[in-house]
Amino acid sequence: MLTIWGGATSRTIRPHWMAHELGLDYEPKLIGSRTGETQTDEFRALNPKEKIPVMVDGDLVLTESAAIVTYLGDTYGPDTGLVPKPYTRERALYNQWSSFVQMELDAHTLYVIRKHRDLANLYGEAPAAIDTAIEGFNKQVGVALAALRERDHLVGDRFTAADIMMTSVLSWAVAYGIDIDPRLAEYNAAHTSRPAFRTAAKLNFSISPGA
Ligand SMILES: N[C@@H](CCC(=O)N[C@@H](CS)C(=O)NCC(=O)O)C(=O)O
Repeated sequence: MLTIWGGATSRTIRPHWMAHELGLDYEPKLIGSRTGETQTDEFRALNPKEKIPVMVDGDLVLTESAAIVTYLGDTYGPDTGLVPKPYTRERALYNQWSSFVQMELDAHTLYVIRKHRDLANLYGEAPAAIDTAIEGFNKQVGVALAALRERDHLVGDRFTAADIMMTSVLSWAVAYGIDIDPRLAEYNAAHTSRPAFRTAAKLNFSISPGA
């Protein structure tokens, strides 16, 4: 049985959305971050990082949202095109966009805002870090904007999990009050209107975020 742990965040929506794109029968375990639910012995045994999302498929345990969506596509939808086939140019571009989202639009920017604004009680106030994170996000997202001016998807001419990754951070930025270019808003609206997103979002956001 496939299980996906975690809910309520922009990282956890990624595997739930992918599972719904693939029409997978799986068990969602909707635990939240910083609720104490990632610190149980059962959960720590799966992920000593104490972070969500986590996927369990038989005896395989995977952490890291991008790795999980890629595994799901490779394993359960190799002919769907949701994850381009290995050893192709499309896969190289898919990897590039996926890494770009994780590093430039998530870890180095939006997550810095989260740490020093929403979670300032844990990580400290750092207004200058927030300002440079917003600046950095706006600069880096411009690269995605340039790529999406003339097309609807990041890789080739079809929807892939790279678009799941990108949409998750654009929605996150909007939720943080960052203005995104109308073209990116249009791209985001197109992808968040997909039935798989709607069902996954309803599930993912059915629990409240942790503190
Ligand atoms: N790079 C990881 C980030 C995972 C992550 O930081 N998850 C957050 C929720 S969005 C979490 O579990 N935080 C709990 C904590 O830091 O204690 C991924 O993309 O899966």
